[in-house]
Amino acid sequence: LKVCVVGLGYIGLPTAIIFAKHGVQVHGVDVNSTVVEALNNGELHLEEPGLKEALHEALTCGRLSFSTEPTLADAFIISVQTPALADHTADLSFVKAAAASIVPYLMRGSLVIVESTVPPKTVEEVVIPILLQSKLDIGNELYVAHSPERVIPGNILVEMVTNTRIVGGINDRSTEKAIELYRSFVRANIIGTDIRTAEMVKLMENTYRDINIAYANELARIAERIGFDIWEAISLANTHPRVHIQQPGPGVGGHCIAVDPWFIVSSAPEQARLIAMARTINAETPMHIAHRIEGIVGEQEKPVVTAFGLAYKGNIDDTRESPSLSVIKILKDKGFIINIYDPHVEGDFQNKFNCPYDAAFGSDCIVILTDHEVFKDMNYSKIKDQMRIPNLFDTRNILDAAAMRELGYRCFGFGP
Ligand code: SAJ
Repeated sequence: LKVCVVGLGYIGLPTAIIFAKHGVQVHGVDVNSTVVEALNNGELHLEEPGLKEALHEALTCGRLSFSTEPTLADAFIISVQTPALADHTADLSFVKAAAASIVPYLMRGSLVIVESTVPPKTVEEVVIPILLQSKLDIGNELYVAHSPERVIPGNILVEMVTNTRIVGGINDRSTEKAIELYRSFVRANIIGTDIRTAEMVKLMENTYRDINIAYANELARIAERIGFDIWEAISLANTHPRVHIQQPGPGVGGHCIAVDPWFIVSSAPEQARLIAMARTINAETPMHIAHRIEGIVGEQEKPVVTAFGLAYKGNIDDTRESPSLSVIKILKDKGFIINIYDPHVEGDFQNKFNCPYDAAFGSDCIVILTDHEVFKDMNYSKIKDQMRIPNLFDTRNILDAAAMRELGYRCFGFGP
């Protein structure tokens, strides 16, 4: 059995590695030759717990290869990004290019699985017309399915194996073929359905989370208005057996939850009213956080703010759609000086420091934007000594405000 995985990002790469680990011959493809070269040398271009070790293991066992071109294979998995365009519709150019790239390698009996998150009907109306260039009869000679990836960044290698998998085929034979393939490593249920349902299930899951977080963010604003402890209130509400409210924060980032709900909205704009409202609430949250910071340091002539966290959530290196970037941009546009500290994120960012004390030097306010574990155990007394004015705004509620006040900080959060 040979599988060709097209797109070696946060999903494609772990998928390729896990297939190889479970005895499948795998060829990984990416258009970025720097990424391909690095992977062939055992180096990663992204951070994910356990992935480096898993890559080395797979390379050593000889079942995994990488290049910029597909090869002949029994199954092809498309796992490329589907970002949103400015008008919130999906940019399907990567999916189209990936589908076109495998056409010359398709044979009678090949299976093509789209794992990328796509708006409803994309596989039927966009991918299949491209695959038809192979002249193969779809459903009889060429099997096609959609199987959305549902793993959470930070725990990908575990969830890929233990999460229930949804597989939607263009016909029953395609569904069966795809289920059979995933059985090689999935240790949970694999449930078959049709393609359009599979596409919608994925979007509905991420939208559910977006709406729930928007609810938490709205409650945080209500707490600011009325004056109560939002964190305690949510935790108490969640003791109810049928209530699970998410946590407020500086906004919703990442390439999925901040993007996918729009795919539903653009497919049915008149019907998707709650979904659009929730997305708007979350998208406006960085602006609210920036206003709050302005209120805290507004008196200062040339305010210096230290942002702890660039990644869109804790303990990962991914900054895509990160609310931190939005907050920083809004404040910079207002003339603030922003110092940044994020030990997980590499790359070129203006005023990014390698140590928290340098980032805090001369600062009028520290704002915690990402819930990285390392931010919980830093020497906040030493950090305070570097600051001009010891304001601390913890948007993620990761620090003990009472302990911070004892150190001499003026503490801010949501609510009173
Ligand atoms: N966030 C909050 N409050 C919360 C939870 C999250 O503000 O209570 C924020 C995070 O800080 C982050 C954003 O939401 O900025 C998204 O983070 P996340 O952990 O909710 O989700 P992702 O984007 O890392 O992964 C999601 C997952 N989807 C669901 O849980 C329904 C994952 O299972 C999907 O595979 C992934 O999207 C994807 O690729 O679609």
